[in-house]
Amino acid sequence: MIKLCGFALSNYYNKVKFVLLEHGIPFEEVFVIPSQDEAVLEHSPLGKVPYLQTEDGDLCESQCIVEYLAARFPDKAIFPADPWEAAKQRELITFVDVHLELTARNLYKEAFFGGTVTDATKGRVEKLLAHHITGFKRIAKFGPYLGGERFGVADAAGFVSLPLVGMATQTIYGRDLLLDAGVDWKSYVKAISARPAAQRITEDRKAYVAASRPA
Ligand SMILES: N[C@@H](CCC(=O)N[C@@H](CS)C(=O)NCC(=O)O)C(=O)O
Repeated sequence: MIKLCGFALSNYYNKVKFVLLEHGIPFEEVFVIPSQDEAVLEHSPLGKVPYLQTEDGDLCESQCIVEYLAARFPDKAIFPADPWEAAKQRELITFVDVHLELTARNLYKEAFFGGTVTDATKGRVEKLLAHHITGFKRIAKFGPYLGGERFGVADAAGFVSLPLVGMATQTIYGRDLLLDAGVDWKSYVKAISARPAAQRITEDRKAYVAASRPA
């Protein structure tokens, strides 16, 4: 059986878990924390999660994993059959994962982990995010799903990552750059939360956070 390695607080782990749950693909969860220890590096070359363990070997990078699942389980229709619609889902995923989340990730050290980020980084990220959010708004439909009226694989990415962008920018700049730009990620997340897969992701994340709190 496919093993999904990572932990319930990781947005990229949850993106893959969402896809697996949404499509009823059997999998086992293996608890792994990102690390530069050889024990993790031998499976995931940058020590990041998620990674997948399959009968063929290990695979990292959430989008590569999603693409692998789509190719391995064609009957699950993870991407739309129409090549254009499928490409538009991939475009949205790239915007969420790369242009929004990866940019906002530069702020997480201070926003979420008690560290500090330089003013230069804050300034650079603010400009870049404003630019990327403006671009994202041109293609994301929120109808209520990112691609329009139908739920799509891009929503697995949107559900797990848009809140992080909103919360990190709120903490660092005192204003949520997504909400400020008119991207109502809170209503979006609420709409996606109707799905059992989303509910499971949220429950598992909350359980992980509760269990990690010092007694
Ligand atoms: N591009 C990677 C990003 C994965 C990633 O950044 N995972 C975080 C946890 S959410 C991690 O492992 N961070 C540890 C590190 O960067 O060393 C993917 O899509 O899987």
